[in-house]
Amino acid sequence: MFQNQPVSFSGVQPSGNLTIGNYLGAIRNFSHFSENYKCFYCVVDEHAITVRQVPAELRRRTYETLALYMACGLDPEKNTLYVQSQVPAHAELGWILNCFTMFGELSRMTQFKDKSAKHADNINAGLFTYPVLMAADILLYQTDVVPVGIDQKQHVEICRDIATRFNQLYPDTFTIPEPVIPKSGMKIMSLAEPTKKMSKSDENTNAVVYILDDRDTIIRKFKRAVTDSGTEVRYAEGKDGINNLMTIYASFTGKTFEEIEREFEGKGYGDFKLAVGEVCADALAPVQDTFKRYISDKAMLEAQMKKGAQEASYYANRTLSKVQKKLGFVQVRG
Ligand code: AQP
Repeated sequence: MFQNQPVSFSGVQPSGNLTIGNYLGAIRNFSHFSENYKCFYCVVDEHAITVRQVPAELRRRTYETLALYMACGLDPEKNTLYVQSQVPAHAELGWILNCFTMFGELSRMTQFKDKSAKHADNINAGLFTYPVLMAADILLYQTDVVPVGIDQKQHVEICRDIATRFNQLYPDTFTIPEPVIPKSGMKIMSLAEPTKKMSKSDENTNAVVYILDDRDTIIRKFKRAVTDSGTEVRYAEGKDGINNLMTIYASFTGKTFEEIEREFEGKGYGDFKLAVGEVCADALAPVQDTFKRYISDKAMLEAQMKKGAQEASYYANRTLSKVQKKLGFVQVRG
């Protein structure tokens, strides 16, 4: 579709303030594709409403997520940055793909099981069919790679299954995408319960480091991070708290676990926690400075949204139209 240029697609839900999990597991890696891929990065607000949202907060976070994409180095001239609900083809293809997705396969999705346990009073159909809309997001752009954290791997796999099934019935419709998961930072865990993923919607704000937390808050949160009763900074089975801190330190510094173990030999957890807080705060400081500039310019962000939605719609509508034709929908021109 893009003169032999491969395509990268991914998205983040504006369902809370973005965390270092979203940053290390996903957004930081988006820019690796900017030079050699045609890139589409989306603020997936339609996914966010599978859980109840306060409208004013959803609106604010939608602007913030776009500004953060840009502050994390995604140049809107090299990447198509846009908001999902502003490109209606996502919802349209989502409906079509619902008819090519099996109830049984959706029932096996671990995110559905986790989120329905967390939101037992609102197990809506959208929460169940979330992976189908995500498949539509990806397939609309004939995507080759989807940079995501490991928690989203299962959703990319079901997307591949849906696309393969569709292609068997209607050959050469969709490109089959591959998930691209970072080696380091693929799953950042909660600072309070290190067996649980760090999530932006966690009610315990001390368990989560947000990209926009100030330096003192970041350092305080790491100082309070739950660790075991040992003292040695060593990566080992069952030491979930220290393993998580080592993963975060490794992701920000590029060091291996062996290098970290050597660096902190003879020092205790206290020194290490402080060091993790400092590298995290140092890495996020330039992102936060740039973010402040972008978020104060609403007109610029709206112009970017408009431009992104126009670009994305052009490509999305081409795939949608191809699908509709293959299915036998009547298309009248003009
Ligand atoms: N803790 C994490 N470690 C590594 N990667 C993560 N991602 C999320 N949390 C971590 C990656 O961030 C991208 C965007 O995620 P999302 O907004 O689509 O939804 P999510 O995976 O459900 O993220 P959250 O923060 O847990 O949101 P809520 O609390 O609303 O459910 C994805 O690529 C994801 O892998």
